[in-house]
Amino acid sequence: MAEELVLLGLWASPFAMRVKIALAENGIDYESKEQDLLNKSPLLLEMNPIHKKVPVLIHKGKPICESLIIIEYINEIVLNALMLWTPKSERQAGKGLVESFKALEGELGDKPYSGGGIFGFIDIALIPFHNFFYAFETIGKFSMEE
Ligand SMILES: N[C@@H](CCC(=O)N[C@@H](CS)C(=O)NCC(=O)O)C(=O)O
Repeated sequence: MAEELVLLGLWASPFAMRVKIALAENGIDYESKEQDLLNKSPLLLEMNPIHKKVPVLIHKGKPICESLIIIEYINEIVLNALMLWTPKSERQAGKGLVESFKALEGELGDKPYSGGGIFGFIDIALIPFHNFFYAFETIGKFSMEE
């Protein structure tokens, strides 16, 4: 995964630190490329040509800018889902995906919605991903229900 994920950051940047925390919390390997903001690298200028700021997360060559958006991207089940299709990390990814769903289920408990009785933000964010369950089960060879 490390070769697929590169973080353009800076040790002193609290915005880059947000991303480093999210990556660490999710156990995701990445290559860190520290930037000199007084002498911006061609890579930073190419990946964030408008704002020219760190952090930038580069996933398979494509940049994601803005720390909070990067964190959303990292936290999306999609990252686990993408990893599921990567043969090298297949076993690890399947485990990560199942762990994510276990954590979500643990939070939900017996409540009908994530906010208790109120349908809200997290429910809207997650429900459309149920469309992927069949593919997860078929490719990952496990049962979502289990
Ligand atoms: N809203 C951005 C802020 C990023 C930001 O301000 N980064 C600073 C470093 S802490 C930067 O790259 N500054 C370079 C510049 O302004 O030229 C985010 O959340 O990612």
